[in-house]
Amino acid sequence: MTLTTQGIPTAQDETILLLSGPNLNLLGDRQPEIYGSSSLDDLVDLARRTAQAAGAKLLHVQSNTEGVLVDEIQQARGTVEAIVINPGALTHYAWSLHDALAAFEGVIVELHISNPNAREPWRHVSVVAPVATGSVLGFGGDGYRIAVEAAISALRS
Ligand code: CA2
Repeated sequence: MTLTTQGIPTAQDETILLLSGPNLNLLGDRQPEIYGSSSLDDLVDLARRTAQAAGAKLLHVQSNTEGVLVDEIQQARGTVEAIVINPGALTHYAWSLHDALAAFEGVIVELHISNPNAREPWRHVSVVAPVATGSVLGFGGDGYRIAVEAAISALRS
């Protein structure tokens, strides 16, 4: 915690890394009935404003490549306090993401705009959920606010 010279707590110093997986760059373009009409930029903006309102900092990386996300998770070790991750379809089979997240010692929030458990059977499996602190599913774009608040709450509890 950061203190003023009078010893009064000021803004917190936590950094949250928001990771977005494959095809999330297309949000707002197609399938608004499932994913809403907000663009990824809109959702990142919501997440960033939520973090800043709580005195934390938010970084964002989107990639369509599994290995880039693994590299980002590895680089986050020791530099970032929490990861909020919407892995897109990688959620359902990418064990390299599972392993990279398992080696991250901070808070991990799995995030989905839709509720995969209410969709096709192949979406019911998450290889990320077992290594996440918790998951936010099915709240649409507002999930980006909820997930960041959950990450900060877990960090500060
Ligand atoms: O609900 C979510 O957030 C998902 O992670 C979204 C993934 C899907 O594969 C997961 O099962 C659930 C899909 C992200 C790509 O979204 C698109 C958006 C617009 C147009 C095409 C794809």
